[in-house]
Amino acid sequence: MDIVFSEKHGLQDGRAELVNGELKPCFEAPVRAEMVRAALASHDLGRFRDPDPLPEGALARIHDPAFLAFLEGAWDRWSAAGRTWDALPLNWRAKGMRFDRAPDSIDGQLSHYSFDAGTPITAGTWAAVTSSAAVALTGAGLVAGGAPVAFSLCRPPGHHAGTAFYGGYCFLNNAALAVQALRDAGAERVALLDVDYHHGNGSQEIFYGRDDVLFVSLHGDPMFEFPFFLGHADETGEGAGEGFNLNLPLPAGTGWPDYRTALEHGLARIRDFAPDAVVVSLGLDTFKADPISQFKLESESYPEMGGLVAGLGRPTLLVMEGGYAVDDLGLNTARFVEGFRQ
Ligand code: SP5
Ligand code: ZN
Repeated sequence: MDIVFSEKHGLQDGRAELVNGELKPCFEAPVRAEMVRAALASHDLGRFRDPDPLPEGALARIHDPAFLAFLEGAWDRWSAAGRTWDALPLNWRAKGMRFDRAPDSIDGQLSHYSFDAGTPITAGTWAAVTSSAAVALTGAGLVAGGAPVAFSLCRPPGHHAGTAFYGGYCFLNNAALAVQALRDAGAERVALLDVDYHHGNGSQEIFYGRDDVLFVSLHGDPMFEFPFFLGHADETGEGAGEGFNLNLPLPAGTGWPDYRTALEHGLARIRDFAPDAVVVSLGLDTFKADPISQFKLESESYPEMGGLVAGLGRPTLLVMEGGYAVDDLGLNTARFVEGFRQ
């Protein structure tokens, strides 16, 4: 199995996020990817390779050009305004305010394009997120070229980022870019299975009106968990996409037996869809010791989870998303991949 990885992930190293009313060190930190890299290497799970350069126009297959221009220039505008800490938004719209006009100022645009105060833009953000996107697209190319499975060790993660918004530690939607690249390479139907603990609201938004991409997500119920405003079971797709979005929200405290039942339900829907390729948004924040999550999966759950997903028997790209229990993140990721290889 090829493992695509870039050292440039380390250029995203935010100083703080707003959590529980305090500015705290970012949970989404460079050590995460280093732990995964070390564990995949020590378990001898594949060959590491660098990403290919980003093809011209690849990001605009998913993201709004004005949003991309904003992300690329945001740090320079923020620092030109004399700010020395990372760029964070301070306010958002509520119902009754306008969504149809972007403000001119950097502060107004941070608010316009984001949905949380946990996702700092730094001097290195653009370089890191474009490299993470390249890691995903290179993995998609390997799967499109006939690899049965490949691992894109993306960081920063991507599944909370939408057509024209960032948040939830995500800026560009790596998994969605990979899905689109597989479609563009000839796959007629692609399934996107999201097992990150949080609902993949960006991925859902991107594919909500489409019947060529089936989105299936297992996650903490948005009634109690971030991102709060998407991820309910009654969101089933719209227009041509009706029936091609399956949300499986689960309660706090969910352990492996109930998780497995929901996963088997999601996998049955994917089998029925008969995809030419599968992309997995692989978050390991379902682990019992995750510091920001409330599921109770054990390390021993991950080989079985990987085995169940592998049982789809389709060409599959694994795309790294969340997971914040850094001492166990590498091992849990390796265990998922081991199960996948059996
Ligand atoms: C990719 C990904 O996993 N993004 C997750 C973003 C979650 N950000 C919100 C974190 C809020 C944590 N609240 C619980 C605090 C427990 N001390
Ligand atoms: Zn997550």
